[in-house]
Amino acid sequence: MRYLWIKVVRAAGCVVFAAACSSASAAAMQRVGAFEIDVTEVTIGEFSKFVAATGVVTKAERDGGGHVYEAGWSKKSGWHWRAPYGRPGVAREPVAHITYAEAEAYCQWAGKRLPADAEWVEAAYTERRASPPSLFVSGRTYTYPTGDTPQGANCLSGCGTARVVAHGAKLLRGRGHAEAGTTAAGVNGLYDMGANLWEWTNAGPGAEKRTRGGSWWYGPDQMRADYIADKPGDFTAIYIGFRCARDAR
Ligand SMILES: [Ca+2]
Repeated sequence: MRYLWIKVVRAAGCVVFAAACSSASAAAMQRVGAFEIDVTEVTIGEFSKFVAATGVVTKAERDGGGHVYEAGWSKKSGWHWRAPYGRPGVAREPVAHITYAEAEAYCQWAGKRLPADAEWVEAAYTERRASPPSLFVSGRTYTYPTGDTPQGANCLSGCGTARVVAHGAKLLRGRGHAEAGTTAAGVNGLYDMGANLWEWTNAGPGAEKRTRGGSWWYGPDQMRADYIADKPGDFTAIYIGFRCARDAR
C-alpha cells in the first residue's frame, strides 16, 4: 500500500509541476494478479506527450469534432482530445474522443497495451490486494467497481455527487467528466473503473470493440460486469476514453 500511495502522489504532482513529468511512465499502475493496470483513466496531460512525440492528429480532429448523443448522434465542432467540450481541457481531465486504434497506439507508445476484456473485468470487480483498506476484502468480487454500491462514482444519477469539470453547460444530459483521481477509489484502489468515461478493451466482434464500466452519461446499471457494450472501433465520443495495462513486472 505504501508503494502505491507514493506513486499516486507522484502522478498527482504532475498536475502542478507539469514540466517535471518527463514521460508517460509517470502514470501510477496497480498490480492485479499477473498484470498491472493504470490507476486512472489516461489523462489529457499524458496523451499530450504522446501527441508531442509522434505528431499524431486524431480522427476527431481530422473529422472536425467528436460526438455526443442528443436527439441522435451529434458531431460537435472543435470537440476533440485537447478540447473535450470545445475549449481546452486541463492536464488531469481524462482524455476523450479517442478511437480504439488511437488508444492502442498510445498504450504501445507508453510501453503498455490495452487491457484484455477479462483483465479489465478482474481489475474492476475482484479485489486482489493482499491487504486492502477496510471497505474491501481480498479475494471478493463486487457488484460495482466502487464495491457493493455505486456510491462515489461519477455516473448520471444514483452514485452520489462527484465533483466534475465545469464546461459551460454544453450538454443536454449529464454533467460531464471528473478529473482523474478525484472520485472514490474503488476495487484494487482504481479510480473511475465505474463510470466517468467508458473504456476500450481489446474484445468485441469484427470492427466493433468493447467498452466497459459505463460513463457519466449513464446510471449505475452500465457500471456492472454483466453490461456488455460494443461500439464501432473508429467512433469518437465525449464519454469514451481508456486506460492501459501491461504484464506484471
Ligand atoms: Ca471509466
